Amino acid sequence: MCAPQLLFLILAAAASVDAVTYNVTAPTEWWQKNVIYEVWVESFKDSDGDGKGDLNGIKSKMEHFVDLGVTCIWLPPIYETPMVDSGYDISNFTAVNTDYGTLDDFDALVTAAHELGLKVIIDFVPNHTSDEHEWFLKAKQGIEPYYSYYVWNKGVYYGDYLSYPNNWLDVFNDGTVWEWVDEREAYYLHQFSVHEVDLNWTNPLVMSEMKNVLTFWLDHDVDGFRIDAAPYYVESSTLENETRSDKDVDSSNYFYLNHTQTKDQPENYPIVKEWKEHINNYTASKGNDKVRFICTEGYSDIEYVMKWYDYDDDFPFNFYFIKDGDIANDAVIDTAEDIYDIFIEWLDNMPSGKTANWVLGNHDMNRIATRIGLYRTDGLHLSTLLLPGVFTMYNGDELGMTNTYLTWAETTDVRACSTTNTTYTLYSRDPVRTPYQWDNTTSAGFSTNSTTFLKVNPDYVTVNLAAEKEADFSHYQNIQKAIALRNTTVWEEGTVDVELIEDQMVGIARQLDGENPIVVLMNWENSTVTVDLDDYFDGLPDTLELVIADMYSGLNDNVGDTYEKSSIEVPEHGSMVLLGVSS
Ligand SMILES: *[C@@H]1O[C@H](CO)[C@@H](O)[C@H](O)[C@H]1NC(C)=O
Ligand SMILES: *[C@@H]1O[C@H](CO)[C@@H](O)[C@H](O)[C@H]1NC(C)=O
Ligand SMILES: *[C@@H]1O[C@H](CO)[C@@H](O)[C@H](O)[C@H]1NC(C)=O
Ligand SMILES: *[C@@H]1O[C@H](CO)[C@@H](O)[C@H](O)[C@H]1NC(C)=O
Ligand SMILES: *[C@@H]1O[C@H](CO)[C@@H](O)[C@H](O)[C@H]1NC(C)=O
Ligand SMILES: *[C@@H]1O[C@H](CO)[C@@H](O)[C@H](O)[C@H]1NC(C)=O
Ligand SMILES: *[C@@H]1O[C@H](CO)[C@@H](O)[C@H](O)[C@H]1NC(C)=O
Ligand SMILES: *[C@@H]1O[C@H](CO)[C@@H](O)[C@H](O)[C@H]1NC(C)=O
Ligand SMILES: *[C@@H]1O[C@H](CO)[C@@H](O)[C@H](O)[C@H]1NC(C)=O
Ligand SMILES: *[C@@H]1O[C@H](CO)[C@@H](O)[C@H](O)[C@H]1NC(C)=O
Ligand SMILES: *[C@@H]1O[C@H](CO)[C@@H](O)[C@H](O)[C@H]1NC(C)=O
Ligand SMILES: CC(=O)N[C@H]1CO[C@H](CO)[C@@H](O)[C@@H]1O
Ligand SMILES: [Ca+2]
Ligand SMILES: [Ca+2]
Repeated sequence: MCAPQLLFLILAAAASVDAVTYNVTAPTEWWQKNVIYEVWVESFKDSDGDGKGDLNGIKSKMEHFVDLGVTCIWLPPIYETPMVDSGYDISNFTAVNTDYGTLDDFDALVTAAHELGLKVIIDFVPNHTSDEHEWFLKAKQGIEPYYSYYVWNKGVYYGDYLSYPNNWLDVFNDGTVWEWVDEREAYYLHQFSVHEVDLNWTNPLVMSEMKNVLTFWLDHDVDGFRIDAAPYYVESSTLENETRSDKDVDSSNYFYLNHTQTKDQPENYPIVKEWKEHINNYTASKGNDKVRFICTEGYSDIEYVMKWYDYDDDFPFNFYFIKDGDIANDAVIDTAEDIYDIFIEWLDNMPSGKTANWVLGNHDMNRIATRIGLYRTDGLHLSTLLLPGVFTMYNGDELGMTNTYLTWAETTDVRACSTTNTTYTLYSRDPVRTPYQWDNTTSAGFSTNSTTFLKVNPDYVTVNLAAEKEADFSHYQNIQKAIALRNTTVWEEGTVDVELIEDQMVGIARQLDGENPIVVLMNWENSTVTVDLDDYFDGLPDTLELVIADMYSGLNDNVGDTYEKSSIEVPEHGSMVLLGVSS
C-alpha cells in the first residue's frame, strides 16, 4: 500500500510545481556583481581625534571592505558644506569638506581602493545647491546667469496681500517650498531644506555646469555616481496646486499633499540619460575601456521607478524594503508574504536584460535589525544577497547594529529639528548615523576622542566588528559567507525561483546545469516548518549541505551537515542556506 501511495504523492507534488522561474542575464560588467557598501563618512572612522569621521579614516580601514567581500564603496557627499543636511547641502561641488580632509586625501583614498581592486562611487547631488553656494550668493544679488540657475517666482497677490505661488510643501516638513528674498522681491523654490535651493533644470547652463562637476570627479578617477533625489529635479511649470492626500497629518507635513506637480515629472528622465551619455563620452575620450556606472535614488511607485531603466540608468535603487511607493510609510515587512511580494514585484516589473538590486538600509532609514528584529536580519540578508543583482549595504548592518536612542537635546538632524520634542523620533535619521562599532575600546574604536559627533550606541561593548570576527558564529561571518557565495557561476547565471512556503517561509532556488544549486529557506514566523523541496522546486538533487545558518536558528553546529531534500526542518524564525550535493 505504501509504495504506490508515495509515488502518487511525488507525482502530484511535481505536477503542482507551477513556479515562475526567472532567467538571469549573466553579468558582463563589474558593477553587475557588486556588493556596494555605503560608508557614512561622518560616522565610519575618525583619523584625527576630532570626533568626526574622515577620508583618512576610511583609507585606514580598507581591509574591512576586502575582508567582508564588498567590491565597491559609495561615499555620500564629501563636499564643502555648511552641514545643514549632513552634507547634502553643497556649497561647492568640487571642493572637499575640510572636516573630512582634502582633495589629496580623496585621491589617496581612491588610489588605495583601486590597488585593492575596490571601486569607489560618490554621491552626485544635482537637485539643489546650498544657499551658501557662490552661484546662489550671486543669484540673490540678481547677477545673471546665476539668477536663472534657480527657480524664482514673484508670488501671487490676493488684493494687497502677497502670498506663495501655490501650496507646495517641502520634503522636510517645514511647510511651503517657497522662501522670500527681499533683495529680489521674489521667492525661490526648495524641495528639501530652506538651505537647499533647487536648481532650475530647464536652464541649459545648469546642465552644462553639472556636467563639468561630473567631469571633475571623473578626472579624480571615480568609478561611478549614485545620483541623489532623482524624482525631484523638475517641477511642473504650470505651478498648479497639489491636491490633498488621504493622510491624516498636519498641514505643513509633506504627506498632507499628493505630489503630482513636484515629483516624478517626465522631464526628469532625459536629464539622467544625458549624464550617462556624458560619462560614456568621457570614457570614450580617454580611449580606455573603463566601465563606469550610475544608479539613481528615488522613492516612488513602481512604474516611475522602473522607467529609469529605459533612460540608461544602470539601476534605480530598489527601496521597497524601506518605504512604500509614496514614502509616507515604512515598507510593510511583517510577513513572509510581504517579502515574497517585494521580491516578485521587482523581478516581474524589471525590463528584461537589466540588473536587479536590493537595499535593506541606508542613512535615511531605521536600521533593518531594529525594524524586523535581530533574529530575522540574517535571513533577509541571506535571501537578498543570494538573489541575482547588486546588493547595497549600509555600514554597520553587517554587524546587526541597531538604532541608537538619542534624546531631543542630542538630536541634530534637520528633518527632525523642524518637528517637536514629542514627534522627532519619527523623523530623526540620527539613530542610524551613530559611530561604527569597531571594537570595545574608547568610542567603539571609532575615535580616540571620548566625545563623538553623535554618541556611540552603548551596546558597542558586545556588538562590534572585533567581537564578531572572534566569535564562533556572528552576523558578520554569515554575511561574509553569503557574499562569498555570490562568486559562483550558479549565483551569476543560475535561474531564480522564489516561493512562498506555507505562508510563513520564503524559499529561493538558484539553479544552473552542471553547477550545484543554492537554496535559501527563510522561516519568518515562530514555528517550525518541515518542507519537501520537491513541492516547490523542480530539479534539485536529493541531498544538500547546510552552508550557512542564521545566528539564532540553533543550527550553527549543523553547518556542514547534509539534509535530504524531501524533509528539511527549518526552525522557528530560522534561516538556512543549502548547497546541492552533486550525486
Ligand atoms: C528561460 O530560458 C529558457 C531556456 O532558454 C526558456 O525555455 C524559458 O522560456 C525562459 N523563461 C522565461 C521566463 O523567459
Ligand atoms: C572631541 O570631539 C568633540 C565633539 O566631537 C570636539 O568638540 C572636541 O574638540 C574633540 N576633541 C579633540 C581633542 O579634538
Ligand atoms: C570650489 O572650490 C575650488 C577649490 O577650492 C575653487 O577652485 C572653485 O573656484 C570653487 N568653486 C566655486 C563655484 O565656488
Ligand atoms: C492654491 O492653494 C492656496 C493655499 O492653499 C490657496 O490659497 C489658493 O487659492 C489655491 N489656488 C487655487 C488656484 O486653487
Ligand atoms: C529657468 O531657466 C530658463 C532658461 O534660462 C529661464 O527662461 C527661466 O525663466 C528659468 N526659470 C525660472 C523659474 O526662474
Ligand atoms: C492621493 O493619493 C492617495 C494615496 O495616498 C490616492 O488614494 C488618491 O487617489 C490620490 N488622490 C489624487 C487626487 O491623486
Ligand atoms: C556625446 O558625444 C556625441 C558625439 O560626439 C555628441 O553628439 C553628444 O552630444 C555627446 N553627449 C553629451 C551628453 O555630451
Ligand atoms: C516638550 O517641550 C515643551 C515646550 O517646549 C515642554 O513643555 C515639554 O515638557 C517637553 N516635553 C518633553 C517630553 O520633553
Ligand atoms: C574586548 O575585546 C577584546 C577583543 O575583541 C576581547 O578579548 C575582550 O574580552 C573584550 N573585553 C570586554 C570587557 O568585553
Ligand atoms: C572568485 O572565485 C575565483 C575562482 O572561482 C577566485 O579566483 C577569486 O579569487 C574569487 N574572488 C573573490 C573576490 O572571492
Ligand atoms: C518570536 O521570537 C522572537 C525571538 O525569540 C521574540 O522576540 C518574539 O517576541 C516572538 N514573537 C512572537 C509573536 O511570539
Ligand atoms: C537616501 C538618500 O540619499 N536620501 C537623500 C535624498 O536627498 C535629500 C536631499 O539631498 C537628502 O537629505 C537625503 O539624505
Ligand atoms: Ca576626523
Ligand atoms: Ca527640483
